[in-house]
Amino acid sequence: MKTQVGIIGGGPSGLLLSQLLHMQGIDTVVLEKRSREYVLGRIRAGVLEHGFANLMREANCGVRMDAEGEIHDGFDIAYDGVRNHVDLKGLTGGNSVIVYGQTELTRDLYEAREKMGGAVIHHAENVQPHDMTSDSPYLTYTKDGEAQRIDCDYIIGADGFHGVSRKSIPKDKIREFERVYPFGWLGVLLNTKPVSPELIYAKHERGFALCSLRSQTLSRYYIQVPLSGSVEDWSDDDFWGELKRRLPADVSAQLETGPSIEKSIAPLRSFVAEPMRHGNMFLAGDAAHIVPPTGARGLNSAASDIYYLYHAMLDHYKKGDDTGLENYSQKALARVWKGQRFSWWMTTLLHQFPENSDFDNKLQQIDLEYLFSSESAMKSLAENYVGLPF
Ligand code: FAS
Ligand code: PHB
Repeated sequence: MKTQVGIIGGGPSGLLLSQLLHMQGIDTVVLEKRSREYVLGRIRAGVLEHGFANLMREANCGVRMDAEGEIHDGFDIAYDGVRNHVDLKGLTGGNSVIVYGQTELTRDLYEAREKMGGAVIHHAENVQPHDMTSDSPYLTYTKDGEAQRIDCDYIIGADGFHGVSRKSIPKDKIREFERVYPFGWLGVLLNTKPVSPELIYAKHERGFALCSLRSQTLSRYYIQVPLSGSVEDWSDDDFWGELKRRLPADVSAQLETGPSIEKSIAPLRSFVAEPMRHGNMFLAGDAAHIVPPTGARGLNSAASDIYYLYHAMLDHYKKGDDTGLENYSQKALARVWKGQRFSWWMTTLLHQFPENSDFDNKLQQIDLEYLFSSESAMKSLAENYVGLPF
């Protein structure tokens, strides 16, 4: 088989790029190792920047997002038992975020690919990129036990943190930066009315907590937990008891609990691989970078990678101009690192760090008090949360 752009990974990054390029007549094939149902079964991101939302609309995938997603003009940060509002719209001159689950937007992308007859191959096993530094790179994989090959002009590694693309780059050609946090997030999803119409991030001496949602009938809650435990250690009642202890009393009093329909622990890490290119293979999304979800940057960091790659491929195929491809890694990393900084800052601000000294904990408290005493500090928080320009 031959295609112009061979994409490894059928998550949001790979599907969105495939859809955008196909709409411009550029041929792509997506190789996804899992089934569509498995991919859609993952409960992940919930908050979309306006940049991501605009890309979804440009990809003809924004109708359900605009109909069912919720525009949020702000959120709260609670500490010392008090909620403090962050007026995103007021602080950014009118920008907001959309609350719309990654599961739903991935469903929209799959449906759009199907409608256009896009080539998305599931259960593609043993995917391997080859000859990435040549002018004729190719992909091999097995499907139903049959060995397959796809010759490409370019390969996109959109296969997430545990994918094969980044790991196929020779160690002396890639540099990795990483910080692993000494805790994780235990998240639950349940069919109840969310305790608050907007998100509440809570700092508490027992640990961080987050009240989020997917709709007005689907709630999403998280608490910081030690990495030593496992999700089996937490009954629903244990979870509710701990969440209530970490939230302001007025919020806990209104919390509607119920049986969780999903419960999982996500480890937290900051990670960046440089450069995001090896020959004619380009890395995008979680394949190249990971952030702790505290700043809701994870999926949104992938958006700018896809935006830059989309326009670079357009310039190559439509104008014969390779400037975008040459500049991709440097341009993508510039915004990725700003997202890393913000996610690290929000995580450091709101979580309990077992190894913190009294001085560290005092600084954390002062950082929060300074934040809510300074409009400049609040504007900085808000402009990062709604998404820095592409
Ligand atoms: P993805 O990992 O989503 O997709 C990669 C795809 O490649 C997967 O479908 C995988 O099956 C496939 N793949 C992997 N290896 C392959 C191979 N060898 N061959 C073929 N296919 C292969 N972000 C937020 O903003 N907020 C959150 O709350 C949040 N929570 C998260 C919780 C968890 C547990 C995880 C892991 C991530 C979370 N994220 C969150 C970040 C997440 O949303 C990612 O940013 C987003 O999934 C990135 O999308 P992709 O780059 O497409 O990577
Ligand atoms: C979520 O709803 O899953 C969510 C929202 C905001 C975050 C992280 C996760 O910062």
